[in-house]
Amino acid sequence: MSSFAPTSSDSGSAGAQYEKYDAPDAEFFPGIGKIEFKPDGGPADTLVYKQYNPSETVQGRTMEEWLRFSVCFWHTFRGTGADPFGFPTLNRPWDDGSNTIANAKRRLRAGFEFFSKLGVKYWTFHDRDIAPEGNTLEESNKYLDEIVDLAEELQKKTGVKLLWATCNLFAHPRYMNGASTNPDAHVFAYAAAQVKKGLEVAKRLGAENFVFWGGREGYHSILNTNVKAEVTHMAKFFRMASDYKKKIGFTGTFLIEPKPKEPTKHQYDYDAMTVIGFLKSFDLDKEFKLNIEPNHTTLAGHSYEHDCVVASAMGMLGSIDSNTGSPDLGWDTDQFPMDYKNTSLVMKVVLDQGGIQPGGLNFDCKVRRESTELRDMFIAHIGAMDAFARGLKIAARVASDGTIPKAVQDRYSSYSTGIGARIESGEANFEELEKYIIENGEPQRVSGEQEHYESMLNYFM
Ligand code: XUL
Ligand code: CO
Repeated sequence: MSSFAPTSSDSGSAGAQYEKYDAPDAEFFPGIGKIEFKPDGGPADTLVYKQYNPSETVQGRTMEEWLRFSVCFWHTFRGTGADPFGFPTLNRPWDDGSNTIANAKRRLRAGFEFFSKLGVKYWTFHDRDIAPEGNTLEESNKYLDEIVDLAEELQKKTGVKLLWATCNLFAHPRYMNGASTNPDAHVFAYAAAQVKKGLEVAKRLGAENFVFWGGREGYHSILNTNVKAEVTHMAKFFRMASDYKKKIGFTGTFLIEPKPKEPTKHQYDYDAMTVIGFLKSFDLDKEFKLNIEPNHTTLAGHSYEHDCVVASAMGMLGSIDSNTGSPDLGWDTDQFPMDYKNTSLVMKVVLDQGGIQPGGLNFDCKVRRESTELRDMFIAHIGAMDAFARGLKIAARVASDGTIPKAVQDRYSSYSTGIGARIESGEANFEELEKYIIENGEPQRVSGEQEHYESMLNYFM
C-alpha cells in the first residue's frame, strides 16, 4: 500500500535554498508591495487596481463589503502547472515539492503574505491542501492540528479571515467510488470522520461558511449503480453533518457547490435547480445554501450567470466561486474572470439580493501553466478583482438609473390588477380562468424586446 504520510526522507527541508523561507519573517514575494489603487494607471499597469477601490461607496456600502474577495489555497498555493500531458511549470521558490510539515508551513506563510499584499480579507482551503494526509485518520488529524495552529496565528496577525473551509473527499484512492455515495459503508464512515474533524477546524478558525463539493458523488455507469441508494445516503450524510454542526455550535452557513460532470460522467449535484430539488426532497433546504461556480454553470450548458440567478431567485445563493471557463473547451479550466459583461450580470444578482454575505467571491481560479512567474499570481487576481469591481459599478448604475428594472417590472404589470392579481393571490382557479377567456378572447401579442434590453445593457457597459 502506498504511503500518504510524510516519510523520513522528506521529513525536513529539502535543501538550503528553501531554508531561508522557514524563518517566521521570511519574504516570499520580494519586489512586490501592497497593491495600490491607481485609477489613472495605463494599459500595461496590471499590478495596480484601476477599478477596485475598497473604501469607495457604491449603493450605500463599500466595495470591500459588496465584493468580499477570497483567495483559494488549492490552486494558488498547491497548483504546480502540471497537467495530464506535462510536468510542473510554475516558479514557487519556497516549495520543495515534499509532503512535509515544513513545506506546508512555508506554503501557508507565503499564502498569508500574498493575501495581505493583495489586500483581500478572506481565504479558503480544503483540509488536505494545507496539511499532509497521514497513514491513519489520527495521524492526518495531528498534522492538520499543527498547521491549523499556524493558520490561527497568521489569521490573527494579518486580520485575514476564513470565508470557508471544505474537506477533500475526492483525491484519495479510498474515495474513487464516491464518499457519501460510495457503495461501501466503510468509506461513508471515513468521509464522515473526516468531515467531523473539518467542522471542528472550521469552527476553530472562525469559518463563515463550510462547503461541500461532491467531487466523486455521481456515476460513470448506471449498470453498476443504485441511484436511489446513493442519493439517499448522500442526504443522510448531510443530515449528520448538520446535526454535528449544531452539536458543536459551529455557526457558519453550509453550502453545496453544484457541478454537472468531471470527475464523474454524471454528478448528482448537476446544477443549481437540481441541488435545490434534492435539498427539498430530503427536507434539507433550511440547512443549506449554494456555492455557485460559473465555470460549472457553463459546463451544465447554461449561460455564465444562470445558476446565480436561479439560486438567488429561490433564496439559496450563499456564495460564488467566481471563475470562468472556456466554453469552446468543455471542461473545468478555472480561469480568472475578466469579462465585464459576465461580472456585471453576476453583480446585478448580488446587488438585487442585498449582498452575498456571509458568502463572498472566492477565486477558485488557477493561472495558466504558461503564466509561470510570481507576479502572474498577483496580476491574475488583480485583473479579476477589477473586473468584479467594474461589474459592481455597472450593476449599480443599472439599478440607480432604473430604466431596465422599471421595464422588467412593467412587463409583469398584468399580475397587479384584475385577473392577474387573483392568480397572484391564489384565489383564481381553472373554471374562473376559462370564463375569463370566453369573455375576453385572445390576448394581445406583446414584444419581448430582447434586443432592446441588450442595447440598454450595453449603454451601461
Ligand atoms: C472543483 C471545485 C472545488 C470546490 C471545492 O471543480 O470547484 O475546488 O470549489 O471543493
Ligand atoms: Co469551486
